Amino acid sequence: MKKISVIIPVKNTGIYLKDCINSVLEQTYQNFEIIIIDDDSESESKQIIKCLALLDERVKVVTLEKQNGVGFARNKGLEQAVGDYIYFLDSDDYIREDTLESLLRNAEGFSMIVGKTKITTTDTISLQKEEQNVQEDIKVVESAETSAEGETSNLEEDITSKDKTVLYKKKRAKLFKNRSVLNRLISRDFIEEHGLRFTDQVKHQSDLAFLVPALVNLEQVLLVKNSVYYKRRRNDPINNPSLNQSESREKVRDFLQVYNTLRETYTENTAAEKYLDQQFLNYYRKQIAIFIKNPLNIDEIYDLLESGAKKVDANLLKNKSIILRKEMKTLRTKDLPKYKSVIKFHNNLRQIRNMTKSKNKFFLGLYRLLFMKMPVKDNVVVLESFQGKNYNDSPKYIYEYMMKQYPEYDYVWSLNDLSKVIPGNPKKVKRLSLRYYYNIGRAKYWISNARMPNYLNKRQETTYLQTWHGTPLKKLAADMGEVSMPGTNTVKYKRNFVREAGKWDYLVSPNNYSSKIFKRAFQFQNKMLETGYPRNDILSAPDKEKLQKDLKNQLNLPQEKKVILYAPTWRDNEFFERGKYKFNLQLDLEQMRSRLGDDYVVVLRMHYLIANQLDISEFEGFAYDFSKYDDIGHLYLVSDILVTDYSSVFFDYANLKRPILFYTYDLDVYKDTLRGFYFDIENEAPGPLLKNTEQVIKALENIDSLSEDYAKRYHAFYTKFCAWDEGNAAEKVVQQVFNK
Ligand code: C2G
Repeated sequence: MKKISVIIPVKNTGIYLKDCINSVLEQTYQNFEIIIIDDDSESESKQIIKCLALLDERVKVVTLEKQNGVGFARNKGLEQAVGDYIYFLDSDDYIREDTLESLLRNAEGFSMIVGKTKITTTDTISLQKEEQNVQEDIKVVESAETSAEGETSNLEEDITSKDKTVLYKKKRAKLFKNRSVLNRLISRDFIEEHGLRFTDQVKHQSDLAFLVPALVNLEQVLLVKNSVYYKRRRNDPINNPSLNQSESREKVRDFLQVYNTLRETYTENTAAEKYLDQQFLNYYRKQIAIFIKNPLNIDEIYDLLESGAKKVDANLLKNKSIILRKEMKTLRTKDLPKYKSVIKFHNNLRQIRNMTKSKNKFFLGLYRLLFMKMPVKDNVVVLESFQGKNYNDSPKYIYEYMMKQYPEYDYVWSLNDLSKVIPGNPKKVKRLSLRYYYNIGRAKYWISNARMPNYLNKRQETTYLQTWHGTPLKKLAADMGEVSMPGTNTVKYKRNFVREAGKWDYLVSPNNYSSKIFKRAFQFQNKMLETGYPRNDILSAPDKEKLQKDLKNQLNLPQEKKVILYAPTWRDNEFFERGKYKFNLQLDLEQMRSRLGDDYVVVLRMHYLIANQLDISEFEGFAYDFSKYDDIGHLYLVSDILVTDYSSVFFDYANLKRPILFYTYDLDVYKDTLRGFYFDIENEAPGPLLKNTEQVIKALENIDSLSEDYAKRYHAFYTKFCAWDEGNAAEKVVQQVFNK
């Protein structure tokens, strides 16, 4: 019975390793050895490796004293292997239970058999659940990976056997397009006969050194379509990136280095040359072309790139696009300034071509090619709150302070609805309109409380003040586990976030706790303004009581009744579409009215991302919907008690030292599955956690004694989170950003 050596290099992937090893131990084919090469992992992963090694005597561990990279580790594995076949598996991936068996069943007469790779996205797996996720992904994945579809000559599909197999002879290079040794069963005799080894000179692309001589010495390769390898798309590109998630500059450099070395080694072999050149051109088109969009990057790789381009067989260029041909031709002439100008010209061409695709792309093109290049206007300040939805939050309070103190600036508000009334007569521009792009492109100052569009490059002269919009309770950006919002995925979301935060010159922090979280979760490295929140200045206003009365009148709330404000947050996984979330009111208003209606009214305030309208028409005079009202600060002021859940509103509301109740009917799901919290809500919340309307009503009926019970906790909470809000945060922020 043939033995398979499964070689698994490990570098700090402890959390995934159990899934990986178990998937091998549970194979239907059991004659294997597992060789783990620990590439100097941190202690947590080392511990997990140790435990797994105790599980089964077929698990062997080789520990490297210093990190040497995946190529070196796999070579070490090859040295130890005694099996008839070698199978490379990565420690964050796993295989289906019949993968080894189905490959081996077809191995007779082949030195290499290849399976299929499917991408999975889930962080921690239950294999069965994973299978469902994967199904949805198959289409995308199959087009991205080595696939036999569409090819007819030189291969036969054998659909009569138990396995779906395709034989590749002349076109076998197709099965090497992914430049990866994963999910290949390879005869060890073949490996040793041809001295196949990985290069240990680079971190990425070390597989190529192994694959090229393999390709050259193979006459045929069999694809077994039902031998499945699950490749995990890791979700922490910021703190624990996979190799593929490394910085482009490292990846590009390594690719060019490996290509150049191999291309110099295999000068007399047409199959190797052709394969390598095709890889070079593909890589250039898909990765390098993007990397060098920033002209500074060209200098960094120019020598390697030029040396590579010179090696490419000119015949291969014949049927390539005119753009690629021109760039290669210029590279081969060794004229750097000319190459740079060709790249610039091509980038502009692409941009112009892109501009024809939609109105927004047209405006964006003008922004990049024209407005950003016009002189910056030193006195223009563009402001935006919640992506143009509102006139509120810290941008409003900074603006109202500035327009009085510094009328010499030109203020531009970016809004979705231009009919919004804003004091002081600022310019109003519709968000994402031509006027918006023009003003954004020329303004010296941007002030926003949320992310701006990711595609909006910021010119160097512009100062971007990000106020953010709340003390974090729910995990943010790089600290999040899995992102379950529509229209994005975890990796994209985290990357875009960190990219956006890289544009912020200043970030307002409401308290010391937030400063620490913002630095890590946003990877923020510029100037933190530890001033407290401008939006909370109003909560320390000296004429607060009068303000409360006036606002109650303005909002048509009965003066004689106390006000309960219910302000919950949104749920990532309950949505209609991107940016439009659902909310299901779980408060029994009927009950509340009958038990509390003599003394109280309820103000309902949904989060700005909630798209559905509440129907509370039958509770007129008792329940009021202020979801569309801009300034929640006004609602804080008119209310006597706050009911909320996992929204950051309670950090602000505590400034008023009024009672807070937490209606956390879905705490377990929200905390553990959806987001994860920074804050120990069970032990630190300045009020009780309640599960149903009955508990909410009881708490309201006993609010005085409850407040006494929570007085100590409330005080500790206030000291920790509200200490910086002294009523003059707008002034402090403006002093620092505008040097006033
Ligand atoms: N908000 C509101 N009405 C609500 C909930 C929130 O007006 N019913 C406003 C408050 O100003 C709050 C802000 O929106 O502080 C952010 O709301 P959160 O519920 O905390 O949720 P989110 O928008 O996800 O921001 O660091 C903060 C986090 O990013 C949370």
